[in-house]
Amino acid sequence: MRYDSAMPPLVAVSATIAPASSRGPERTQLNRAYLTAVEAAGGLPVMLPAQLAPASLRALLATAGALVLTGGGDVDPARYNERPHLETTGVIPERDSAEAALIEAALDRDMPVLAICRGMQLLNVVLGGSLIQDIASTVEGALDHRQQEGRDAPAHAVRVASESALARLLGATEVAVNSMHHQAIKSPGRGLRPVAWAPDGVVEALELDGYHGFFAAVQWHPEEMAAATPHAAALFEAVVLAAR
Ligand SMILES: [Mn+2]
Repeated sequence: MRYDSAMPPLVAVSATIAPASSRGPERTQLNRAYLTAVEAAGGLPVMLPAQLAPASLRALLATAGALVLTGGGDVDPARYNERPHLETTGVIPERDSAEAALIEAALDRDMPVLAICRGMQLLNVVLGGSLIQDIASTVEGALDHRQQEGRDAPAHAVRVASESALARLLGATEVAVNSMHHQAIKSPGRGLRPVAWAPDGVVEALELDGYHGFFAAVQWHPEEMAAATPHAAALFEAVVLAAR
């Protein structure tokens, strides 16, 4: 596809499935903050509903210059050969499958990828890694990674490896981030390497060795902080720049 040079780069943003309930039929759902953050960074967000067939998703993805994988419920633990923990919640296998197809297609093409929270966790699992199913009941001395404060409020510090691409991008080796997760990376998938940690040792970011495209995967939610926090906006600016 050829773009007018004035046209902002298209950035595919994965959306989730809101199941049918007493409040209405099944719907496609996406937090507005992702759209706002991509737009503010100069990108044109395109929502990719998880209900589309994998072939449709791949066709839509091919029109975009980058992929943003969003947060949400837990990845089906069957994908990493575990039985569900009592606290594992919000599993939607159809969404896992749709986003797994997106991840495989994007990585195959060295497409720029920004993976956020569940997005990082699913990407890890797709590459053969596993997850801690519940931090609070599994990691001794863990911080509370489910903050009670507003979604844009920093909840804990993150130490970023000084030699990492992420540290260069964020412009710091320590940042304060929000935290809205109860699962975390256990074993990293193929080529993935932890590059940031919370004070309790929980992995907060991954890099992908040998990847030829832009790649950032973070456990926090930069979309919620981007309006007021330069290090969060920097992630969206970088993925949009790479999408051009
Ligand atoms: Mn956290």
